[in-house]
Parts: sequence; C-alpha cells; structure tokens
Amino acid sequence: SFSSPRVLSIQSSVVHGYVGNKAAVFPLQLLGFDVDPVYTVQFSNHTGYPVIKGHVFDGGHLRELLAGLATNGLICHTHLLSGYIGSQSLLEAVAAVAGELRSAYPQLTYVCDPVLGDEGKLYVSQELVAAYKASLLPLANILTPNQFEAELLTGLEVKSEEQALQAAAALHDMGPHTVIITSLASLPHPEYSSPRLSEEVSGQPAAAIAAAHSTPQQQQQEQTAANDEHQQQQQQQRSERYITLIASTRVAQAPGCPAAFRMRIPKLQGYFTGTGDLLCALLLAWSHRYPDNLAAAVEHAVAGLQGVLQLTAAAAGPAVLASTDERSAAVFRAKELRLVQGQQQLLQPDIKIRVEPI
Ligand code: PLP
Ligand code: PXL
Repeated sequence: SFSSPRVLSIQSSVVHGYVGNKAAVFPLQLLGFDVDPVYTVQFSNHTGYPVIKGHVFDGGHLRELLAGLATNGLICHTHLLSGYIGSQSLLEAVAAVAGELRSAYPQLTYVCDPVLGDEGKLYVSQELVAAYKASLLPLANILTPNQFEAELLTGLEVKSEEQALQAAAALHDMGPHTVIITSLASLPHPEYSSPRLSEEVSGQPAAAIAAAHSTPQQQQQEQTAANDEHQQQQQQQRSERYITLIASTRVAQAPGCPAAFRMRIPKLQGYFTGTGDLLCALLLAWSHRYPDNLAAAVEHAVAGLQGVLQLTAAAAGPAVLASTDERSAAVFRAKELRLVQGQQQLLQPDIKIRVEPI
C-alpha cells in the first residue's frame, strides 16, 4: 500500500483563495500524489482580508481524525507535510502523528515548514520556537525556514551566505537532512560588490550637483563620497530585486549535483499570499521525483512557482499590483494565486533560473 506516494498534509484551509492546504493539495495531486488533507483552521479567506470568519482546530481534532484513520487501516502515507501551526497543543499532536506515520512506514519523508514569522516579526507565540526544536525538528527530513526562522531555530545570526550555511549545518544537526532557507531578502551576494555589475550604474546626480558647487579638490572627495553612497544604494536596490535561496543537503547527491547551492530569484512587483505554502508543496513533489538531485528539485519547484506568479501578476494587472491599500478585499482577491490556470506551468515548469553551487 506504500507503492504510490501519498501525503498527509496538515495545514490551514480557506474557502475562497489559495493558501495553506488550498495552495498545496491541487499541485501535489497534479504531480501524482494522493493527498489526505487535515485542516488546522478553516477560514472564509486568508488573514490579510479585512474580515475573517471560521474556526480554529486544536490538537484534539487532529488526534481524533488520526484515530479514525488508524482504526480503518488508512495510515499508509509516504510523506507528511506541515505548514502553519498556531498552538503548542497542535504542534505536539503533529509530532505524535509524525511518529505514528513513521512507525507504519519507516522511510516516511516529513517536510516541515517551520512557520514562525518573517522579517523580524513573530506570528506565533514564543513558546512554539522551543517546541519546534524539541518536538518537530528531530522528526523532520526536509526543513524550509525563511531567514528569520533559521535565526530563531538556531540562535545564530543569518545575514550572509556563510552564516546561512552555518545555520543550515546547525539545523542538520537538529534532524533535517535537507534544509532550504528561502527569502534571504537582504543577503549580500559576492557579485553585488564586484565591478562586473558596475556597468549597471547609470546617472550620478548627487556627484553632478556636488561638482557644480565646489573646488576641484573638494569635488574629488565629494565625488568619491557620492560614488560610495550611490554604489551602496545601487547595491541595496540590486539585492532587493532578488530573493536568495540557500539549500544544503546531507543526502548523497548524484555525480555533478551540488550538496549546497544558492539560487537568486528575481522579485516580482507586489506581494502574493500563499507563495511559501505552494513552494513547500512543490519542493516535496520534486524532491520525490529527484531524490539524489536537490538542485533539480529546487529548479523545478521555483520555476513552477514563478510560472504561477507570472500568470497571477498578469491577471491582476498593474493597477492592482501597484496598490498600497492594505485593507482592500478586492485587491487581495485580484492577487489570489492562479493555481488552476497555471497547472501547465506546475506540471511542466519552464526552468529559467539555475542554481549556483557554493
Ligand atoms: N521564490 C522564493 C524562494 C520565495 O520564497 C518566494 C516568496 O515567498 C518567491 C520566490 C516569490 O517571490 P516573488 O513574488 O517576489 O517572485
Ligand atoms: O500563506 C500562509 C497562510 C496560511 N494560512 C492562512 C493564512 C495565510 C496567510 O495569510 O491566512 C489561513
């Protein structure tokens, strides 16, 4: 009964739109997985909208559903996927479920997205950080923290590529053989400071203004200062145009496949909800397809996500993408992921971005 892949996916669900399980189930099915979804919440829509209606489920709900499955002999999962977990009770229940699934199938792959926060802000209670470390990381095989989550889970600062690799190593030691750190927004990249990119530098208005009002010697100094400032600005702008992903695995890779690499992903304008959930589901699917080539798995997953995002951005249109109205349901609705329309991109992703071995 373990011959075909089957995922137990424990995530939130929404009636309208695509986050949590709504962003994960269809792509996984499309890529050949049977999916058994368990809802951690069921809301009318994602939490960005002005109004949210619905219910939150606790650990007891998950345990009850698992007991039903166990009694009927329906625990036959090759994969476990967990996303946002809002309470310690639910987290402990997920840990129990992971243990139960692994005793039924020791080769179980548990893909854990440790959703704790982003950009310095926690969106769960602090006690969940310790609970993840104590209960879930030891059971997880593939972990997908963002930069901030990698810092919280390791206690290490993650502000450079080297630090990201150190954090990944620390996370490997806590359990997961594969760590994919997403969304390293402000990570300096070696190339950003290389002269190769300076051809992108165009006008230098600050230097020109300084030059018009000073002696030649002052000019030289001010020009240098202005150039430095300008270069810093350019560097900042360049790094903000990319999201850097860093991946590291201790699974033996096929010849020629790197065990650690970076990928620089051009940023699209606008913020979309559910991208992290979709990426995590795609990483699960493609790493099953390419068990000894993480680079190929990441390239396929990111290309699928980008394909859906491009379609979503095109459908939303420039006015919606430029909107800064944080409270507009219409704007959120217009930016819901075009998953169904993008199924071809998920099924046969057009790989435009390759990984770079570190
Ligand atoms: N790639 C990765 C690794 C991400 O984590 C995300 C967003 O979470 C995206 C791409 C999507 O970003 P964008 O909408 O800027 O393309
Ligand atoms: O994409 C993360 C997510 C998951 N689940 C729910 C959400 C969100 C983001 O807003 O609202 C219910």
